[in-house]
Amino acid sequence: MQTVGSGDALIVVDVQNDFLPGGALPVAEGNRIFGPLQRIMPLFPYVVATRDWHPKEHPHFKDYGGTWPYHCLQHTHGAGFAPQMNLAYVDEILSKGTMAPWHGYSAFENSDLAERLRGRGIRRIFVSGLATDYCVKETALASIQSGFETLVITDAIAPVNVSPKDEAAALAEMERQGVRFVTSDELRTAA
Ligand code: VGL
Repeated sequence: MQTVGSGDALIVVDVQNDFLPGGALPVAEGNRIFGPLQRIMPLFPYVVATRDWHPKEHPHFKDYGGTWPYHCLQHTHGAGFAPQMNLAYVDEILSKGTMAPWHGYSAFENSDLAERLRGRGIRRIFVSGLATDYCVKETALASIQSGFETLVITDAIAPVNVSPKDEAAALAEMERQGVRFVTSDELRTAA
């Protein structure tokens, strides 16, 4: 069991229409995260929801020399939060990937998030959302590097798996760098 308290924050990474089935860059099993997210979001005193928020002309995209098809373009439906996510529990929305050269894989990139969370007394960060092998991984690793104890909630994440081994490789890399893993049913509050 992990008791969630005042020193804990939850980051919900990129739960956006384009990363879910039917979207532009879908995570095949993306919908599996909603049950766990609905259970855990109310437990945390501070919840940050990140969103990819890209301009079209960005080196992230194939047409501009990058890797990816267009997704999460600013102000489009695809960039919107999935309707299954209850925004009432979100304290902060953090947009990332808004400007070259930053791709915005990590919630901490080109941002003062770490300092602000520390200022709130946050010492431990729990990471959930999409996708395991990109933005969840980079956010969890940056959280470790920023000095937070970091836990990934394994039933509240799902991978893109461009290659079928990407999920396992991402989990192994996170473990190697000190990320710990919990499931949503291991979390509770003290009260
Ligand atoms: C992501 C691939 C490309 C993610 C973002 O949110 O994990 N994956 N851009």
